[in-house]
Amino acid sequence: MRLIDYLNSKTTDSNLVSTIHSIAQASVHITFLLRRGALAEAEIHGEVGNQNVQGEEQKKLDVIANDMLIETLTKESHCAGIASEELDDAIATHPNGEHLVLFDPLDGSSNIEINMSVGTIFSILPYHRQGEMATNEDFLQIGHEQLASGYIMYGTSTILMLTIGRGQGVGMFVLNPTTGDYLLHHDDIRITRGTQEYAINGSNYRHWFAPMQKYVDELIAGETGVRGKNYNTRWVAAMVSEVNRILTRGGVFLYPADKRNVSKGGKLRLMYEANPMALLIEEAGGKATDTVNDVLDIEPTHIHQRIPVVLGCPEEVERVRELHLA
Ligand code: FBP
Repeated sequence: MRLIDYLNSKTTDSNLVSTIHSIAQASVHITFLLRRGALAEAEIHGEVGNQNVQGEEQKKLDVIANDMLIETLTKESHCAGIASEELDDAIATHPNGEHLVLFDPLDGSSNIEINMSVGTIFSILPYHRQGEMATNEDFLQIGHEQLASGYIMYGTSTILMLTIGRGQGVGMFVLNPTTGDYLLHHDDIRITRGTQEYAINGSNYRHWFAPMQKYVDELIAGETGVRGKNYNTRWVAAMVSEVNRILTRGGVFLYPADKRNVSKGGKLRLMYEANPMALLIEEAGGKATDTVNDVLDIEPTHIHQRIPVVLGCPEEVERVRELHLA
């Protein structure tokens, strides 16, 4: 089943179908560019020499992917505004559009030069001020308001993981590079309640606060400790890949705030990393928290707001919350 047919079977909102299809189309162009990879090294690898609003060095591919998404969505009449990790402020597009689109154009971009998987993460929110030009403030809606979210993972194959929320579940699509069509691989993805696999950047251990150190100590103690079972660890340094592993075989992903980044609220961004992933995870039966609150309940204060993120199998997320509330 093609993506467009799947969407039409799940919703009568043809405007939402059109906006999702535009994002998918942009990702096909990004795929073909990434596939050229080292062959086009001079053109697409390396840094631009600028810093984005986060103070991070912009990779050439961050900017190229960002421009491709903006170019495609600017032609999409249902899109009223665009916000991105690579843009200081939101761009107003079609004042009569119904949707606001947020994205991280190339998540895990530190993996590009080592040919590891990267991804595009997106979130679609409703626009309520038809006739007016959209502003940053229009995007400040809680995660539960998302009309749809997902990611495209540019790995051994290009896959799209998507939910339109409201209990409609999560579908996984694989790109047919010959036709440029996304085809349904499987629908109604569910993740396990428990797991023995966790993902955290362990090199930050000494910077973590005590509850997080205690949680990871318990996992490392394995069957000799209170958890009574052994755990394995994985870290790809690309949130898209970690979440894809969790949606495929379970697990828990953690990027806590620590003594270095707590003044900024954490590392990962609420609006175009945590919220879209939390909607996917919750639609698949998992949980997502900032260690205390549900991510999807957090009232945003800024489009580039950062929060601590813990998501995945409910048992692990609830143990982290328990230790942080103790
Ligand atoms: P960006 O690449 O979009 O800035 O995302 C942040 C990110 O790369 C996540 O995808 C990943 O989980 C994390 O940072 C990796 O952090 P670290 O460099 O500490 O391993």
